[in-house]
Amino acid sequence: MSAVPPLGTAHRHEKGRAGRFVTFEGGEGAGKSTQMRRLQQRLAERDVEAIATREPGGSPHAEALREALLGGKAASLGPLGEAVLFSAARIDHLDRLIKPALARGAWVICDRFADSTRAYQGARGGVEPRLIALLERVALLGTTPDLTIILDLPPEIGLERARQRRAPDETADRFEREDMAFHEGLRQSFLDIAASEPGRCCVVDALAPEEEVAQAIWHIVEARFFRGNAEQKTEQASA
Ligand code: T5A
Repeated sequence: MSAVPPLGTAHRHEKGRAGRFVTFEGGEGAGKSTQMRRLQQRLAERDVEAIATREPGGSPHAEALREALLGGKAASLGPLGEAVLFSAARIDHLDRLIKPALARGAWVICDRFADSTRAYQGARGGVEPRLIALLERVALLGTTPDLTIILDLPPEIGLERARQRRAPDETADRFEREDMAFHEGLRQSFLDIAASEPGRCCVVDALAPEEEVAQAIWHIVEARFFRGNAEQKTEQASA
C-alpha cells in the first residue's frame, strides 16, 4: 500500500513556476469584481494569461453549491455545515480549474477564497479556529495564494454599492442580509487576517475612486511579481 502524503505537501504548486495565484477578499460590495477585471486587463497588456474566477463557484459542481449557499437553503446546517459546503465547493474548484491553470503557467485571479471562510464562518459564524484550519488544510492541500488583496471600506458603503448595483428583481443574498454588527465584525476579521499574514496579504483602501484603487493594486502586483524580473534582466544585461 502506498504511503499517504502528508497534508500540505501534495499538489503544492511550485513557487518557481510562472503561474501566480492572486485572491481578492473583503466585505460586501468592496469592489472585488471591478478590480479583478482591471487587473486581468493590465496583465493581458503584458501578455500574461490570467483566468478570473470566483468563490463559491468557478466550476460546475461548485456553482451548484453556490446556489444553495447564497440562496440560504444551506443556512439551516449552521456555520460549520456551511463551512464544510464552502470547502467542498473549493475542492472541486481547485481540482477542475485552479490547479490545472497554475500547472500550465497561467495566473488565476479569484474573487474570494479560504479567507472568506475564515472570516464569515469562522470569526463571524463562531466556528472554532482549529476546525476552520483543519478544513482549510484538507481543501487546499498546499495550494495557497501567492498574494491576497484585501479591499477595505466601511461596510455601510459597500452594502450600499452592492444594493445600487442589484437588478430590480434581485434580492440581497443570505450574507448581505446579516446585520451591521456582523458586517463591522467582518471588516475587522479581514484586517486581522492581513495582520497575521503580512507576507501574503495587502490591505488596499477601497473607498478611493476606482482608478486609484486599480493603481494601488497594480503597484503591489508589479512590485511583487515583475520588478524582480526586470532587475534580474538588467543585471544579466550588464554582466
Ligand atoms: N462567502 C464566500 C462565505 O461566507 N464563505 C466563503 O468561504 C466564501 C467563498 C459571495 C458570498 O459568499 C460569502 C461571502 C459573500 O457574502 P457574492 O455574490 O460573490 O457573494 O458577493 P461578494 O463576493 O460579496 O461581491 P459583490 O458582488 O457583492 O461585490 P464586489 O465584487 O466586491 O464589488 P463590485 O466590484 O461588484 O462593486 C460593487 C459596486 O460598486 C461599484 C461597482 O461599479 C459596482 O456597482 N464600485 C465602486 N464605486 C465607487 N468607488 C469604487 N472604488 C468602486 N468600485 C466598485
